[in-house]
Amino acid sequence: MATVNSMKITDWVKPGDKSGEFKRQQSIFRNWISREAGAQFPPEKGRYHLYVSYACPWAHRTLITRKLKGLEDIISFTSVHWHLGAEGWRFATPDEKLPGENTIPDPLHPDFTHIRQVYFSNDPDYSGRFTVPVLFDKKTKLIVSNESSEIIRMLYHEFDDLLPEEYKKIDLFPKALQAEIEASNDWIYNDINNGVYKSGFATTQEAYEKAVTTLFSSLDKVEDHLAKQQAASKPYFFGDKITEADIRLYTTIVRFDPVYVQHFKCNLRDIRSGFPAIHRWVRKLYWEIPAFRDTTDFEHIKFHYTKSHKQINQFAITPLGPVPDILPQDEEVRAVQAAE
Ligand SMILES: N[C@@H](CCC(=O)N[C@@H](CS)C(=O)NCC(=O)O)C(=O)O
Repeated sequence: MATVNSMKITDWVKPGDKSGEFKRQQSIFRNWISREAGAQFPPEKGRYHLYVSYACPWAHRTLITRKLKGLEDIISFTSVHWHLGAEGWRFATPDEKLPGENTIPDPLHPDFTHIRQVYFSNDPDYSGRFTVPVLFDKKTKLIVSNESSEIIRMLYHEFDDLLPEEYKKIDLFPKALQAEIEASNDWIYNDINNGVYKSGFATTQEAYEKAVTTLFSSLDKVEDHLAKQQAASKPYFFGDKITEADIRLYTTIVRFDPVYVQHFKCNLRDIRSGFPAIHRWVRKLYWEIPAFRDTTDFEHIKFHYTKSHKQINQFAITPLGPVPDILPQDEEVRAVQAAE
C-alpha cells in the first residue's frame, strides 16, 4: 500500500488524530513562469503541459483560466482517469474510452501509469501528496508548480506577448479589485472550497458540524453578495467582468448539488432550491461561457468522489440524482416554480 508520510493515500484524516479534522497539505513545487528577462521558466508556445483531473476543483481552475485566456494552442494538457486509488491518480490506458477531451495516457512519458511518477521523476525522495494540477516544463522536465492558485495567476499575463489583442486584454485580476479579490479568496477558500472537504472528510461529529455550519453561513454571505450584485445588473462576483473570484467559487458550486450535498453531507440546503442568486450566477457561467461549460465534466466529477472515497461510500455506488446535474437557465425546481 502506498504511503505518504506514513499515511495511506486514502487516509484523509491522520489516523489517531482526535480532532477528526481534515488538514490540507501545502503544495511543494512553487516556481513561476515569468516573462522577465533571465527567468528560469519563460513563457513559450508548446513548452508547458498541465496535468489535471476533470474531477478536481483545484485543477478545474487551471482549465477554465487556460481557456478564458485563449491559451489552448500554447499550453497542452492531459486529464487523469477519474479514479483515485491506493497509488494515487492514474492515467487512462490506450484502450479506455473516457469522457472529456484529453483523458488519455501520459503523452510525455508513455511508460508512466500514475501521476506519482511525474513527481518522482523530479524528486525521487518526494514525500508529499501526489496532487493535481501539475504544471510541467517539457524542456527541462521540471515541475514548475503544483499549486493551482499560483498556476492560474501565471496564466493571467505572462503569456500575453504570444496572444492576440482580444485575449491579451482579458484581465482576471484587475488592479482595482485585487484587494477585494484577495479578501474574498481568504474566507471562500477556508469556508467553502476547502469547507466542503472539511465537512466530508471529518471523522468526528464535532469536526463535521463545525465545518458544515461555517460552510453554510459563508454560502449565505455569498448569496447576499450576489443578490446585491444582480440587483445592480452585475452578473459576476465583482461586477460585469469575470474575475478570479468567479473561477475559484465556480469549481466548488458546480460540484455542490451533484456531489457535495450527499457525498460530503453538505445538506442543510442545496444550491438549486436554497440559493437563488448563486444558482443564477452558476448557470450563467456554465451555459453562457464555454470556458466553464466545456471544462465541466459531470461524469468525472460524480464517479471520482463516489467511487474513490471508500471510507465514505463503502460500496462505491454513485447516486443517480440530482437530475439534471445542472438545470437549464429557464427552468427551476418545482418548489421554486410554485413559489414564483
Ligand atoms: N493546493 C492544491 C490542492 C490540490 C489537490 O488537493 N488536489 C487533489 C484533487 S481534488 C488531489 O490531487 N489529491 C490527491 C491526493 O491528495 O492524494 C492546489 O490547489 O493546487
